[in-house]
Amino acid sequence: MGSTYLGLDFSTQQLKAVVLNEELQILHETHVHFDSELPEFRTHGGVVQKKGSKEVTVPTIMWVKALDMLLEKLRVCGVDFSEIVALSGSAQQHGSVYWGKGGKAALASLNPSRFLHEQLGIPSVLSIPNSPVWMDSSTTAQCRRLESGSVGGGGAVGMARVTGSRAYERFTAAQIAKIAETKSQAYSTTERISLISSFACSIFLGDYAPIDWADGSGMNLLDIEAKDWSDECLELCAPMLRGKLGATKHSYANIGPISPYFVERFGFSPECRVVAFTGDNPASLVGMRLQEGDIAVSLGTSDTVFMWLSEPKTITEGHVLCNPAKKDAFMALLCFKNGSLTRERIRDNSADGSWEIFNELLNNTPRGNFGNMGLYFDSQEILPNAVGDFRYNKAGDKLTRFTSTEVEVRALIEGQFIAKRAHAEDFGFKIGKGTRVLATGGASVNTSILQVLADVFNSPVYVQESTNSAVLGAAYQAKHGYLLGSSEGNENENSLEAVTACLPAPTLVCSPFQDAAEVYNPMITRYRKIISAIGD
Ligand code: 5FX
Repeated sequence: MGSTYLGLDFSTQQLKAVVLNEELQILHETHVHFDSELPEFRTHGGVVQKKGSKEVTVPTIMWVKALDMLLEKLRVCGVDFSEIVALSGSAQQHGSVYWGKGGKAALASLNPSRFLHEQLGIPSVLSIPNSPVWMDSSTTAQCRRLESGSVGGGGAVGMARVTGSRAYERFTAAQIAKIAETKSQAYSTTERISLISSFACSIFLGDYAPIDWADGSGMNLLDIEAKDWSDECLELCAPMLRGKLGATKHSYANIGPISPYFVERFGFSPECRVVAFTGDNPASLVGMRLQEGDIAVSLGTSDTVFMWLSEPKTITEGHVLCNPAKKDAFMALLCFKNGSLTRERIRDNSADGSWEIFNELLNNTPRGNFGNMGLYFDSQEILPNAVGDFRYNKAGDKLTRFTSTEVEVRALIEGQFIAKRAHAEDFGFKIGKGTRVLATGGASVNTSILQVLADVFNSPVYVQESTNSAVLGAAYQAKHGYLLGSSEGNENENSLEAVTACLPAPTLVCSPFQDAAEVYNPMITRYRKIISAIGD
C-alpha cells in the first residue's frame, strides 16, 4: 500500500483535485465546473455579477456543493481514500466567508450520512450567504478610508509598507469594511471570517482553520514582516476584527487530523493530516517550483506574474506576499484581471471562436505588428487602472478598430505580455542571460501564444507537464507539511526544494527570435506612455 497526497484548488471557474503518489506523479485528477455542473447557482465564469454592477459574489454554499460532487467523482475514479496521508488546498485569493454563531459547532458535528452542503448551508452556519470575491471592485470608498489612516506612516505607501500592497478594492479588508458598514447586523453575528482557502481547510479539519501567511498577505490586514494582524489596519477596517480572524499560521503548517466526517463517509484514514490551505497564486509558485531569478506567468481567468523575493519591497503597483515555500522569504505578485475571458472574446470576434484560426492569425503577423498596439480591458483592469479597448497605429493615433483580424489578434497578445513585462520591471525584475519564463494556466498549452511571450521577454519559455500548477502546488505542500510533522521537523532536510527534487525539470517550449529585444524594448516605452495618458 503506497502513501498518496491529495491537492485541491477552489479556482474561479472550477474546483479541481489531484492525487499524487510518493514520487509526486499524478495518479488521479478530476474537477467540477461551476457554471455547467452547478447551474442552479446561475454563475457566469464562476461568479455572480449584476449587469452594470461592480459587485461580484459567489453563493458560498456552491463551493461546498462542488466539494460534495468532487469527492464522489474521486470515489468513482477509484481513489483509495485510506492511502491519503495528507491533503492541502488552494483557492482564489481575497474572497471571504462569514461563519455564523453555529459555524464551529456545525463543523465539529458533521453527520457522515448527509451531504456537506445540506448541513452547512443554513443562516446559523453562514451569517452572510454570498461571498465577495476577487473580481469585485465596489469598495473604492473603503480603500480611500483605509489609506487615510496612519498605517505605516499613512497613505498608499504606508499601507504597502506594512501589508505588502496599497489598499485594493478586491482585498479582504475593503470587503470586510463594506460588509461591516452595510450589513452590520450580520457582521455582528459573525463568529469567524475565513478566506476561501481557510474556509475549505476548515471543512476538512472539522474546526476553524487558521489563515496562512501567504493568502493572508492578500487582505491589507497582515503585517507581512511581523506575520501578525496589524492592529492599526484592524481598527480602521471593522470592529472586533482580531477575534473574528483568529490566529495565523505559515503556509505549510501541519494543522491537525482530518475530521471524522471524511473518515466515516469516504474511508479516509483517521491519521490523514490536514496541511494549511493557501491562495492560488502562492500555491502556483510552489507548483512551478519557482527559483530566485525566474519569472512565472500564469495564464488563467486572471493572468498573474510572480517572482521570488528574499526581502520585502515597498511598491504601490503590485503586491508583496509572504512566500508559501519558505517562512522568511517573500514573493512578488502582479495581477491582471483581463486574462482568458478577454482572449476568448477576441477569439470569438476575430477567429470564429476557434483557437486554430486564432493561432494562424497570430503566426501570420510579424513581431511588432506593423507598429500597431492594442490594450483590451473587458472589465475594470487592476494594472493599469483602466477599462475598455485601446488601439493605436504606428503614428500613435487612437483607432476604433484595426484593419484586419490578424492585427487585432496580435495586438491583444503582444499588449498583454508587454504590460506584464513593464510592470514586472517596475518591481525590479531584470531580464538577464539566465532568465527563465515559466508558463502555466490554461493558455500555456498554446505554443503560438507562448512564442509571443518568449519574444516580449526575450527569454526562453518553459512549461511543465501539468498546466494546473495551483492544484499541484497544494499537493506538494501536503507532502511538505506532512514530512515536517506537527512538531515542525527538520526544515532543511524537508524544504520544499528537497521534497520536490524527484520531479523532472520543466520543458523548454519556445526560444526568442534574434530581433526580439530590438522589436519589443521600444514597445515597453510606448506602453508606459500610453498608460500614463489613459490615466490622465
Ligand atoms: C490575485 O491577486 C487575484 O486577485 C487573482 O489572481 C485571484 O487569486 C484569482 F483566483
